[in-house]
Amino acid sequence: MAVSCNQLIARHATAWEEATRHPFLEGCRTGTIKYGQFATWLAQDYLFVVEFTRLAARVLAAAPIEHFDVLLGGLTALRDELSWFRTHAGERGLRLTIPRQVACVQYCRFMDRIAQAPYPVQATAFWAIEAVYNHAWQNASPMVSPYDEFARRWGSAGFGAYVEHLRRQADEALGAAPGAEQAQAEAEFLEVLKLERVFWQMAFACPGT
Ligand code: HMH
Repeated sequence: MAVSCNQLIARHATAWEEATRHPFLEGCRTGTIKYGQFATWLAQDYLFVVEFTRLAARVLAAAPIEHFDVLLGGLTALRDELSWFRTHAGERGLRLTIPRQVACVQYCRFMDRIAQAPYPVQATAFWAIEAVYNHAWQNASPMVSPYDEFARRWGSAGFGAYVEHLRRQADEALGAAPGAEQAQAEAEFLEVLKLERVFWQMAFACPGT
C-alpha cells in the first residue's frame, strides 16, 4: 500500500504540531504580537509567496491534465494573495524590496529543489506547504483585529477545501509512485515541517526589520 498524506501527518504527529502551533500565532490570536514581529513576518511571507507562486507554476507544468483545474485555481488565488500582501504592506509603510531572512532563503531554496523532483514528490510537498498553513491559522482562530483577516485567509473553510483537493491529487500521485519516490515525498514532507517551524521563529529572532 502506498503512503498517503494523512498517514504522513499521523506518522509525524509531533513535528506536525510544532509546525502548526507557535507563539507567533498565539500572539496574533490574543493581540500581544509586537508590531515589529508581525511586520517581519508580513514582509518575509510576501517574499516567500513570490517564490511559492513560481513553484505553483512549475508543479502545474509537471502535473497530469486532470490536476490542472485545482492548480490553476491555486495560481489565480496566488495572484490575489500577492496583491493583498502589497496592500497590507503599503498600509503599514513596509518596504517589500528588502533582503530575505535566512529562514526565507532556505525555504525558497527548498522550493527550487522540489520543482525538480518527480511529480508525486512535488504534489506532496505542495499540499504540505498549504496544509500546514491552513492548520496553523485555524488552530489559533479566531484572532483579534487586525489579525482576524489573516486568520481567515488561510484558516477559512474555502482554503481548507482547496487543501483537500490538493491532498487528493497528492494521494493519487503517491498511489502510482515507485517506493523510492514515496520515501522521498516523506522526507520532503518532514523538511516542510522543519522549514515552517523555523519561519515562525524568524519573526522573534529579527523583530523590527
Ligand atoms: C511560510 N508557508 C509559509 N507561508 C505561506 N504563505 C504558506 C506556507 C502558504 O501559502
